[in-house]
Amino acid sequence: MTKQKKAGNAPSRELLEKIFRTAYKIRVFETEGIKLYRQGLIRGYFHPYLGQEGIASGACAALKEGDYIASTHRGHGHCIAWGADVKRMVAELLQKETGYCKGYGGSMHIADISVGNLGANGIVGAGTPLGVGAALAAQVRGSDAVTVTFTTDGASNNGTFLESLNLAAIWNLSFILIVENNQYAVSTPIEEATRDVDLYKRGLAIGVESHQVDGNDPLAVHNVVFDAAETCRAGKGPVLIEAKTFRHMGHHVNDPGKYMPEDKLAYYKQRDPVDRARAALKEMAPISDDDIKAIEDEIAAEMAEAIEFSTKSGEVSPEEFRAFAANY
Ligand SMILES: Cc1ncc(C[n+]2csc(CCOP(=O)(O)OP(=O)(O)O)c2C)c(N)n1
Ligand SMILES: [Mg+2]
Repeated sequence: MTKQKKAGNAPSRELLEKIFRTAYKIRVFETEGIKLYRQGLIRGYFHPYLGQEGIASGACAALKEGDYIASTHRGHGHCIAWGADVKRMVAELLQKETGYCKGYGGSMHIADISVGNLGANGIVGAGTPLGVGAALAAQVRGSDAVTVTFTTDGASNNGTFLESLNLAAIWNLSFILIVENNQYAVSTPIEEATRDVDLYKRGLAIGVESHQVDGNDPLAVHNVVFDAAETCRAGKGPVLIEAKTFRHMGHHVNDPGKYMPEDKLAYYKQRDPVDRARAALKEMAPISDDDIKAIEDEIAAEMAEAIEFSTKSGEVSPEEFRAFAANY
């Protein structure tokens, strides 16, 4: 994966393009996915990552092959940023046999252990102990792999948050915990869930290197995660990163999100992470508007192909599911 040292040198064109492509692909995936949901083609919940694309795209571009990620219930963006095949992702959403989990998992359980994607998770906070386990295993194996768990403001008040981070600290694990603080847990604003809304301080309290970053600035996220990974590979982990952000809509597709203050939503939409990734690419790299348009068209075509592929794929039958489940 693309690595780019923060100190001293400007980000490369390769890195800027990679981050923009990823952020844009997530935007298109979620936008088209919502349309499929509204057509009644997706069963269960669908939690859009719209507005938070800067975090997954910036963070994953700072990691390398052999590292691990663990995700949340809002996990499509992390999978895409980790290089997932959108055909198999759409197929999973549509519960088709060609999906990542043969259609048995759906939106909240897309995983690909073969490339170190430990998966999305329907249990708030569950990715944190999973990530610490992967980081401990890497340490036991003598590997320099770093594990990143993406978690949430809601999960920061879950017991596993402190327990996991503290274990990672006393064992010096190569573990990065990224709290995507979108300032809501379903409809509960963070101000009603904690007295101190700056969640990175939770790590300082237990002696963990901790940072706060603008989650809508993909390059800033990249830089802080890149440095955190270096810290971990030097045996000085873990690191806690709080990325402040805001979702563009309600908690899930059918939540109108009326409780989200309009002025706050407008403030964050003006700082749209996809627009910022595009602007950074245009400002810092020699690229024409036509070339940007070509990238966007390519991604739109990839998504259209994924939808066609998935729609034509076979459904999982109940008999097959029973046979599959019998092995577990
Ligand atoms: C252990 C657990 N408790 C409760 C729930 C129900 N639930 C689903 S999402 C959610 C909160 C989501 O807020 P946050 O954790 O901040 O993540 P976000 O949706 O903002 O990304 C809750 C309480 C759950 N899935 N798991
Ligand atoms: Mg939240």
